[in-house]
Amino acid sequence: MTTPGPDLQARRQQLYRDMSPLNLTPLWEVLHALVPPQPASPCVPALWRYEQVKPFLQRAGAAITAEEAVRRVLILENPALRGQSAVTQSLYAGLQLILPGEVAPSHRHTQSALRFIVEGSGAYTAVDGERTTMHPGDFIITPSWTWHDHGHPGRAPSDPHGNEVDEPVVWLDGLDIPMIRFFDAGFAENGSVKSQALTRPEGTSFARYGHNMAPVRGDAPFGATSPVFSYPYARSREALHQLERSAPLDPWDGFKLRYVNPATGGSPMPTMATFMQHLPAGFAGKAWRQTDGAVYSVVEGRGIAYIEGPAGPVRFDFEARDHFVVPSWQAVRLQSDTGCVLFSFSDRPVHLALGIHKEERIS
Ligand code: GTQ
Repeated sequence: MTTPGPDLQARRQQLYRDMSPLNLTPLWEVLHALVPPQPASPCVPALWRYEQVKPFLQRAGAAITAEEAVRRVLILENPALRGQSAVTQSLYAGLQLILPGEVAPSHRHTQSALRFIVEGSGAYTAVDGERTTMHPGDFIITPSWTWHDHGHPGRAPSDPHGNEVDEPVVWLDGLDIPMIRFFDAGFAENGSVKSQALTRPEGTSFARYGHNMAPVRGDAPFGATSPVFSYPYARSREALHQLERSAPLDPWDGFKLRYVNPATGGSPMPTMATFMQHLPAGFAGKAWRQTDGAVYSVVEGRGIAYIEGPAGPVRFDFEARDHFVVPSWQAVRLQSDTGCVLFSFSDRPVHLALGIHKEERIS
C-alpha cells in the first residue's frame, strides 16, 4: 500500500474533525482493530497466591462484618482491567469470607453466580428456600434471579452431627457480572428478611434431580440453570477417579470432566461452564488455546502453568488454594510433578451458543 502524501493526510484529518461533531468516525481507521485476525485480549495472565491473599481476607474480616458489607469479598481484578471488577472481559471472580455466627443477607440479581469452596467447612448458602452446607471443593450454584443468602451457624467442633466446625469459610465467587453489564441487563433486589425462609430440607434438590431422573412435572425449576445447585467434592473427586481407571490420559488436559446440568446435559449455568481436572504426578501437558478465557482454583497439589501472554511467556508456580486466570486465545501448558486437582470456570456456553467457540490443540 502506498502512503498518502502530506496534503492528502491533512485533508483526511480535516474530514475527520469536521464530521466528529455529528458523532461520525471513519471505519477505515479502525477496521483492523474491530475485526482482528485473531483474538487480542487486553487481559493478562495473573496469579493470586493464597498465602499472600489470606492475610488480607483476615484483615477484611476484622474491618467489616458480612452483614455491613452485604458480601465481604476481595475481587480478583485482572491487572490490565483495574477498576472494572473483571477478571476477564466477561467474567468476575472474588474470594468471599464468612465468619462463624455471620449472615450475608438475602438478595437476588440477574447475574448468575457460582461458589467454589476454598477453605473451611460449616457455612451454608441458601437458594430459593433450600440450604446447602459448604465443604472444600464443593461447587455450588446461585441461579439468575433466585433469592440467596449465606451464613455460618458457628457450631462448636464437638457438634455431634458431623463436620460443621467453628472456622472461617472462604470461597471463590464466579459471576457473569461484566457480561450482564455489557448487555445492560442487570437487575437486583434486597430481601425483606436477612435469612430467607426455608421451604425444603437440605438435600432436596439433589434427591430430586441428582439420580439421572427428574420429576415429570417441574423438571426445570431454575430455567436454563441446573436444578441441582450443589455438586459436592466427594462426588466430583470420585468421578475423576473412575475416569482415570477407564480412560486414557489426555496429553493436553490430563483427566478433565465438565460439570453438567442433568436436565439438559449442557453447562450448569447458561453463561458459565465449570470443570474439574486431575493432572497425575509427572504430567507435562501439551500446549492449547481456546477463545473462552478461564479462571482456575487449585484444589489439591502443586503445578506449573506456562502462559503465552501479550508481553511474552509467563510461568505460574501454583499450589492448593491459589487462583489464576488464562485469557482468551493465549497458549497454555500445564505441568505437575506431585499431581494436582484444578477447578476452573469460563464463559464457554456463550461462545457455544453463538457458534464462535474455538479451541486449538497446539503441539
Ligand atoms: O454472593 O451474592 O462476589 O451478589 C459479588 C456479588 C458475590 C453474592 C459476589 C454478589 C455476590
